[in-house]
Amino acid sequence: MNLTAQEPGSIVATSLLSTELKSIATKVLTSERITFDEAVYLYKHAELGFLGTLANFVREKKSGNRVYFNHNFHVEPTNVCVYSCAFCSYSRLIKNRDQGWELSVDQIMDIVKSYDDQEVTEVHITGGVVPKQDLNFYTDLFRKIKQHRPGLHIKALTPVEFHYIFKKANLSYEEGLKIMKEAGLGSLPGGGAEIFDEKIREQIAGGKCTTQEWLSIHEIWHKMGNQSNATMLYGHIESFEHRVDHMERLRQLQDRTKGFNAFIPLKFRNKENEMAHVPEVSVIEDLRNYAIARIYLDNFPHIKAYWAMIGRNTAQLSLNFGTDDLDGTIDDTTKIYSMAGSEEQNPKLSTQQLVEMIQAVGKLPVERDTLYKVVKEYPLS
Ligand code: V47
Ligand code: SF4
Repeated sequence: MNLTAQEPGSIVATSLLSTELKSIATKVLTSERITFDEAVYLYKHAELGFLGTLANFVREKKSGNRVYFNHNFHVEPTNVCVYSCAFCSYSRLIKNRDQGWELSVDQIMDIVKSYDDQEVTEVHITGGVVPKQDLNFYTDLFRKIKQHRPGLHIKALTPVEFHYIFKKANLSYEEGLKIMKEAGLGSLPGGGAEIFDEKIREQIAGGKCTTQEWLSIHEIWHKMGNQSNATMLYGHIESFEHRVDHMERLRQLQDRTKGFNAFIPLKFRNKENEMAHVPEVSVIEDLRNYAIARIYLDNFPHIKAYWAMIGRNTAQLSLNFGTDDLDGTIDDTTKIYSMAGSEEQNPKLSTQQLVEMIQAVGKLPVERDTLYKVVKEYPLS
């Protein structure tokens, strides 16, 4: 083989690589899907630089030099929850509800109205699960948001909330999702996925919607012609095989529906939760994980580095390890990660800051809407 160091193919030519790594590299460079075992092999044996080169190759094929972000804010209607996931630093049990907050529809509308003079395109709504915030609560809320600001995209609720709400309302997933859509729901965020392996899920998130229920709700939503995201909570008590199993289930669903936009790996943060004794993984591991996700999920258009969770520096670094999306401006409206120990205690970035973060690594900043329609392109630097 006659390749120069600048060509991505040169990674295959180096004699220092094992036969397995050479074979995986050849597959990736020729757009052939890698297998479950090959992904586990990458987690166990591949060096960071090797993973970065391959992930970048895939990322550039899909998104070129572009890095996406949006103008968004979050609403967390409550942090009280009927569940008690071991990794959650945010929720307060119903019996301790005096330590938490529960917003009314009017209070949430006040938050939405406070953005009237700002160019936000998305409100991301998710939080704990409480009986009072039921089907009527959310349909009333979605209608009021749409009446007030029809152009604002509502990305809201996860299968954890839907499963609970629809069961209480005696509705099938199809019926419930149809009602939510008619009220104004635009897309589903990726939360509540945690880790799909049933045994690990039971240990860290027992009692809430099962893996099958999570996947079914997204599948039904996609088959209704809609889009959503998917997350994976990693870096706790799961193995590499569990991570690949999680991505494999998503890859299969995406083959059937093509409804996922972004995959968002969420690093387990260990402050003040029941799993505080579990150490957090290193930044190197975060980058390796982003890269393997980019390589494995060949049918996902985007890999998102959620900067509020991982911190802006690692998020920026990840742009060279397969990610092509940084989420948004956020405007200090989410508490999930600051309460779990993220370095971003008041997550808020201006457009200028996001643009500069992206330009600083030689990439092209693109403001998008929730469904990745381009809102504005910025220069390289
Ligand atoms: O489902 C909770 C995670 C998720 C911790 O779709 C934790 O665009 C780490 O899904 N350490 C909610 N993770 C957030 C979420 C999300 C965020 C940004 C963008 C999108 C999107 C989705 O947060 C939960 C859970 O997996 N989480 N606690 C913790 N201690
Ligand atoms: Fe409740 Fe979600 Fe926290 Fe689990 S992760 S306790 S479902 S708020």
